[in-house]
Amino acid sequence: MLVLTGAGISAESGVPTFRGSGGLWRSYRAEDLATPEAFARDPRLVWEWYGARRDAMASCEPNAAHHAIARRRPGPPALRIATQNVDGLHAAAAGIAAREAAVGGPGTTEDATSLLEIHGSLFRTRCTACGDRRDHRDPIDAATEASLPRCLACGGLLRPDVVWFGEALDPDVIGTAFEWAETADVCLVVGTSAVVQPAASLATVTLETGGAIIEVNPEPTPLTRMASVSIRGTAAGCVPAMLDPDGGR
Ligand code: BV8
Ligand code: ZN
Repeated sequence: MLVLTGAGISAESGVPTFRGSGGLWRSYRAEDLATPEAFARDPRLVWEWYGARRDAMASCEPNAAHHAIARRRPGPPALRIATQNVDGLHAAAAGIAAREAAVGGPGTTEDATSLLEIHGSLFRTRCTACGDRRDHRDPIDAATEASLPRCLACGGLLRPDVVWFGEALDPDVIGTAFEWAETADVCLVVGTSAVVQPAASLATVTLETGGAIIEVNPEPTPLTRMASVSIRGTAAGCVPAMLDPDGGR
């Protein structure tokens, strides 16, 4: 099984979705701020937005859907996750599940091999000058351009290590995700409006290679008509019962 998730799986953790009501931030649209052009024009404003999103995550925990997926991941049969989200909640749930199972633990090969954050992470930066990539969880001081985060290696301006609109995804990451989609019997699609590409195509590749799509979303999406089952429900409300019918007893 490949689980493809979008912002909707984190809604019940209190993380605002992109296109839902209330929008993501003030009057800006994500497509206007999550772009290399916006960062080149006004890195301070873009960092203010990412810093605010990073701060907001401090009060957000993985919800029952993240936990059910993390617990079910080792299988058999193996379950893999390709998430569009940059909120780190799948990784957090994986760490908790590994500790619960008292095997491996953060950083085991299991953790590394079956969760792909295809659009990057809020909690990593990349240097615009030398490309240095590293975890970065400190609060961002976006008061002035001078206070923006700088590279420890070369002093270059750091950017969020996320994929912006108009930027290519990491070829290895999206290549692996499509391999997972091709070999999956089922693509469980949770909480995505399925408008962003190439992520949304992962589900159609599973269908085209003989698999099935199952969708969980309170609203219909472009994938609904291709789904064998499309459940009009929420992630935390539906996913646990789907992946763990006897509720872990
Ligand atoms: C690329 C990281 C090329 C940053 C993100 C015209 C047509 C088709 C495509 C395009 C086009 N014009 C441009 C494109 C390409 C563009 C694209 O797809 N645009 C869209 C808007 C049309 N794609 C790109 O630019 C990609 N790159 O194509 O590069 C290229 C190739 C080679 C060389 C150079 C360039 C890069 C896309 C990645 C953008 N980055 N995020 C950040 O987060 O700040 S995308 C962003 O949107 C997030 O990752 C988010 O996850 C993602 C998708 O949104 P969703 O996750 O689906 O969230 P949304 O709010 O939309 O929906 C929430 C859903 O949850 C709803 O359906 C709702 O009903 C549901 N829900 C609500 N509550 C719940 C729930 N479900 C369950 N339970 C609940 N409780
Ligand atoms: Zn650098």
